[in-house]
Amino acid sequence: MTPTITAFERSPDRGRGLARDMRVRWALEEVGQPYEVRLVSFEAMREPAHLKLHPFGQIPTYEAGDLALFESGGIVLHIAERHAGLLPDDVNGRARAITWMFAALATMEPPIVERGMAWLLESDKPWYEQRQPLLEERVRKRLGELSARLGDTNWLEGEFSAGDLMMVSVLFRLKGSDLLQEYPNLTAYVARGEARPAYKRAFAAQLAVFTAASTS
Ligand code: GTB
Repeated sequence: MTPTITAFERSPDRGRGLARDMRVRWALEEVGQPYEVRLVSFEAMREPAHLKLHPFGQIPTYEAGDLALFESGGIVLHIAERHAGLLPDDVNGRARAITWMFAALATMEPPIVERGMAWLLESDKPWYEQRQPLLEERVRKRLGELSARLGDTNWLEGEFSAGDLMMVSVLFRLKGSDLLQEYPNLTAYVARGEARPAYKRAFAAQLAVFTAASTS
């Protein structure tokens, strides 16, 4: 059964990999599962039909048969559990990979998003200049800790896993920033993720939505 995911009809980043359908597309590409995409407008995300799928009125969602999911982490975990390629076969290895997914979403992503949102929504406010170093320090702390753990290995737990997929997806938000560049092993880690053929296919598919919309 071909699953259907939702994505922005018009993504504010112009399809450059930041919207969270990217991580779901990447997971589907890694496991070789074809998928369909339903594009939704910001208005449609607030309508009852979409709210039935996603209680918070966001993307991405995932539908396959009578299963409907929201939350990129839950969706990627579901894909990883049902297909080979994103989780190790042994129980402990699986648990460790899943733990890294949680670490990406619960420990790394919040300070990264907080810093980004402050820039987006508060950079004209009088307190922004004072608050910015604090937000950067929180991100730097986590990057330093992750960098120390990754060391000079390619992936977090031996082979590439859903944990790396999620961690690279989260760090991607800092791509090109001075903060990420302070950690050459993390910069290289993100680049390794982006170099994967499945990532490239997912990125191209997301970008194609924007390209199609701007030529129509
Ligand atoms: N925790 C949820 C998950 O992981 O699935 C968060 C989902 C989420 O934040 N969805 C966003 C959304 O639907 C899109 S990804 N927002 C619309 C709304 O809330 O009304 C976040 C995002 C969107 C766009 C950019 N960008 O263009 O730079 C970056 C990140």
